[in-house]
This record gives sequence, C-alpha cells and structure tokens, in this order.
Amino acid sequence: MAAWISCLVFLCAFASVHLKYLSEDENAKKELAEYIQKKKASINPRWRLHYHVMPPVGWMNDPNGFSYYKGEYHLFYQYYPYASVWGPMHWGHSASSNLIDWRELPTALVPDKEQCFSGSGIVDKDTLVLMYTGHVITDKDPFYNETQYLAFSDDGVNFHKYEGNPVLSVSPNGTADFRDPKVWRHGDYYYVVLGSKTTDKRGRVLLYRSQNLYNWEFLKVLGESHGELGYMWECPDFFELDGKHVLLMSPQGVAPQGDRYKNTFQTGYLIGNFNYDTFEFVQEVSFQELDFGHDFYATQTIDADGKRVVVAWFAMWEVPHPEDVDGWVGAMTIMRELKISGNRILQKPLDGMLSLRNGSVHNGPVDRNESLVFEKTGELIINGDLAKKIELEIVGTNGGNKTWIRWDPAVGKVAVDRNGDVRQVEWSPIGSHSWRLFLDASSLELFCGEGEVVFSTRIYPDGDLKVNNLSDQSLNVEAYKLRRSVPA
Ligand SMILES: *[C@@H]1O[C@H](CO)[C@@H](O)[C@H](O)[C@H]1NC(C)=O
Ligand SMILES: *[C@@H]1O[C@H](CO)[C@@H](O)[C@H](O)[C@H]1NC(C)=O
Ligand SMILES: *[C@@H]1O[C@H](CO)[C@@H](O)[C@H](O)[C@H]1NC(C)=O
Ligand SMILES: *[C@@H]1O[C@H](CO)[C@@H](O)[C@H](O)[C@H]1NC(C)=O
Ligand SMILES: *[C@@H]1O[C@H](CO)[C@@H](O)[C@H](O)[C@H]1NC(C)=O
Ligand SMILES: CC(=O)N[C@H]1CO[C@H](CO)[C@@H](O)[C@@H]1O
Repeated sequence: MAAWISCLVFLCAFASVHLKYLSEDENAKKELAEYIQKKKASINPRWRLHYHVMPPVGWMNDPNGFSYYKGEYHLFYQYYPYASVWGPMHWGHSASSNLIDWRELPTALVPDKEQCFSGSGIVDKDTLVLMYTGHVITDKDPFYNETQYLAFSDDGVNFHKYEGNPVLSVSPNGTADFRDPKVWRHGDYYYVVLGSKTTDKRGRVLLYRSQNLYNWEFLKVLGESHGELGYMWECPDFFELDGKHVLLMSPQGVAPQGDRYKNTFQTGYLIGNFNYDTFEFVQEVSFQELDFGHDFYATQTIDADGKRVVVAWFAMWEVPHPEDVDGWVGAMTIMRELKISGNRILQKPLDGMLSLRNGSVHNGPVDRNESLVFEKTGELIINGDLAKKIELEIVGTNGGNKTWIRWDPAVGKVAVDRNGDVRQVEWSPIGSHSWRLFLDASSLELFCGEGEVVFSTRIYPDGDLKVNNLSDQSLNVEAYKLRRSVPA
C-alpha cells in the first residue's frame, strides 16, 4: 500500500513537472506570436524581399529542417526574433506547397535550457521529427556543450520537444563542437551527418546511423580537413546526385587564395562515391565553392520529387547587414535545383520561378546609355557576345550602393563588384551563353549559362532598381517584373 502510494505520488509529481514544462513552452510561443505581430508594424519595408523567405521581424541565419510533410514543404530557420542581431536561437517556420509561394507559420522551437541550434527534419510514420543541436552554455572552456535533440509534430505547426533529450550526447573524441545534424533514411536505417572538428582543430563530418532516431551508432568520419579546409565544418549535407555522392558543407577557417574563399566563411562540396556496406566515402574531386557571391552560407537540401533542391542563408557572418536598422536581418536564397556535370555541380532556379513573372519590362536591345527600371523586383535574361566585354551597373533610382556585373573575355571571368568589393571566377560556358539575373529589393542572384557559375549577393539600393548598360556592345535583354510570393 505504502509503496503504491509513493508510486502514485511519484507519478503525479512526474506528470505535473511534465505539464508545467509543456505549458511554459506553449506560453512562451503565445507571447512570442503576439510580440511578432506587434513588432511587424514597425519594420521599414524598403529592403524587404518579395520572393525570398525572410523572418517576419528580427534576425535569421541557417535554413533548417527542410522537409515535406502532409502535402507541404517545411522550411525552418535559425531565428532570434527580439533584435536584428544574433541571439539565443529559436526556429522560425515557413511552409509552401510548391517551393515558390511561402506562408509564415508560428515559431516552431523556442530555447529552454538549451538554445535550438541548426538541424534537419524527417517524417517518421505520421510525425514530422526535427533533429537539432541543443547548445547549452557551461561554465568551463569552451563554455558550451552541444548534443542532439528531437522535437515532434503531428500537424506540421505545433512542435513539442522529446522529454528524453538529448539522444546523441558525446562526439567520438569529446569535442564540444558537434552540431547541425542532417538526417535521412536509407533502407532500414536513419543516417545522420554532423559537423565537427578533430581535437587538433581540423574540420570534419561524422556519420551515424539509427533504427529508431533515439539510439545512434557512430559509423565513420565521412570527410575531414587535412589542414587546408579549415578548423570547423558546419551544416553538412550528404546525398546522392546523378550517380555520385556529394558532401556539401560550410567550412570555417579556409584562407583566401586569389579569387577564392573571399567571404568570412565558405560553402562548398566534395564529389565522390559512398558505399553503404563499408560507410566509406571516397572523394574524387577536391573542394569547390557552390556559389561565388558575397552572401551565401549554411546550405540545406531536400529531395523534392526526385529533384535535389538547395537553399542557403542569403547573408554572411561578421559583415554589416544594412537592413538591421529596419528591424530585421537575413533571408533565404531562391531555391535551386542541383545537377552534376563533369566534375562540378550546376545550380538552376526551379522551373516554378517562371510563375513569378508578372509583366514584361523590356524585350530587345538596350540602347546606348539606356537604363531599365524595376519596381523592386526583376528577372533579366541577358545575351551578349562573349568575345567582347559586358558591363551592367545596378543602382537605386535614388542612389545607394552600386553594383557592377562584368564579363571580361581577356581573362574569361565573370565578376560581381559591390561597391568595389569584387567576387570573380572563371566561366567557360558548357551550353547556354545567357545570364539569368534575379533582382529583389535588396538582392541579386546571377546564374551564368547552365548554372556553372552563380553569384548570390545582397545589395542595398536607395529607391527602385535601375540597370544601366555600360557595355561596348549591343546586349539583348528580356526582362520581367516578378510578383510577390512571400509575406511582406
Ligand atoms: C555534454 O553534455 C553531455 C550530457 O548531456 C555529456 O555527456 C557530454 O560529455 C558533454 N560534452 C562535453 C564536450 O562536455
Ligand atoms: C550599350 O551601351 C553601349 C555603349 O553605350 C552601346 O554601344 C550599346 O549599343 C548599348 N547596348 C545596347 C543593347 O544598345
Ligand atoms: C552616354 O553617357 C555619357 C556619360 O553621361 C555621355 O557623355 C554620352 O554623351 C552619352 N552618350 C549618348 C549617346 O547619349
Ligand atoms: C551600401 O549601402 C548601405 C546601406 O545604405 C550603407 O550602409 C553602406 O555604407 C553602403 N556602402 C557603400 C560602400 O556605399
Ligand atoms: C501582377 O501585376 C498586376 C499589375 O501590376 C497587379 O495588379 C497584380 O496584382 C500582379 N499579380 C500578382 C500576383 O502580383
Ligand atoms: C573518430 C575519431 O576521431 N577517433 C579517434 C579518437 O582518438 C583516438 C585516440 O587519439 C583515435 O585513435 C581515434 O581514431
């Protein structure tokens, strides 16, 4: 009897702790939703984007949890709603039925003892499971601990954290940097790659597997820097593409080399072959950057109906984010389909991007000194003679930052020059000689040819967007206005 009563007391105590925990989480989310709603009214709209996912207010970084659940794509992001600077990480949330038109959903995860660092999403039976890094501040060097957590949803909107977190608590050699789980299913197992480093500070990616998402078995180091590729590899992703395997990741600490690696941190990939019996990834091509613009980091991919689609954080660490004074920072790039051609990956805007075209702005030659003006958004298909120089200037109708896009046949390079800060790379077209340029209120994305060279750069024009022809040759330009596909 006594034993029975104490057991009951224990159960009640357990249940009430459990309820208190859940209701605190629910209350925090409710207050946050009210805060976001109020704060939205004070956001300056001038640089808000029209067809790129952004936080409603506050700061965002990495894309997270890219998944397909109950008929919709879900895309989450590292989120600090209370200021336009990085802070304790939440997960913001957007959803879309076509990867083009996005709606905003309530904040999915709020920090508790742990900050909710990056991770991924996977559907397990009828549940959308998020696997993320619980980043906990500690009092001894390096003053944080990273372990892997789970959270669940049965409706794709409301998420609750697993009570048995963490599910994966120690990295093989005990390094505290152990984050950004990207999970997938193959055969009878779930697999996860995690970003980490060796004890002597070389970036690497760890591979684990599990039959149930709760118990994980370490398998192999999938890839590792030998000193040339930085001290930490973040946001790994691993997938099959056109008969090869690709390890996509964001190394930190790669030294600039000529035109390469000029951003604070890089994002790029290794192409090779993977064997699910030995767990060996044999790299065949050395590291290449995926995008050559100023603002591209922390990619995440999804298999969307057999297409491999990538999205990245459309910003960079440790650089000015001029929209911060407007009450928000950061966005996602447009979604791109990946393909392998030869030794490299091509990026192509999703076919669905055509559905954004809403009216022609121009079709034909752009005359001497003529400008095309775009009311905040535009898409341009540009054809020129690659035997001669091409130069376009992008500027606000009222001034602000100037950006130039150039082709110089003497060096065979395409350049994006933002206020004198140049990113450039060799381009040898493998097919099309066109450029496809997407402009939004504070961004440009330039796809060259078949997507063998792509630049993603944030720009801060004052007013609407003006594209000036500075070339010595006649360019043929087809230009469209693009409609809005995300909340303002
Ligand atoms: C982090 O915390 C877990 C317990 O949740 C512990 O097992 C692990 O050793 C800690 N890692 C480090 C690097 O301190
Ligand atoms: C672009 O400008 C140059 C020089 O101003 C001119 O020669 C060329 O014809 C212009 N391009 C087009 C398409 O008119
Ligand atoms: C083009 O612009 C330049 C600089 O403003 C000017 O000197 C030149 O006369 C213009 N050319 C034409 C054909 O309008
Ligand atoms: C670019 O524009 C931003 C926002 O107005 C401003 O903060 C920055 O100083 C400009 N940069 C240059 C080089 O003009
Ligand atoms: C397309 O443009 C027209 C005219 O500018 C506008 O009325 C309409 O709302 C736009 N459609 C969309 C879907 O944005
Ligand atoms: C996975 C991994 O890095 N394991 C290493 C941990 O450290 C021991 C001792 O230095 C090595 O032998 C393991 O290879």
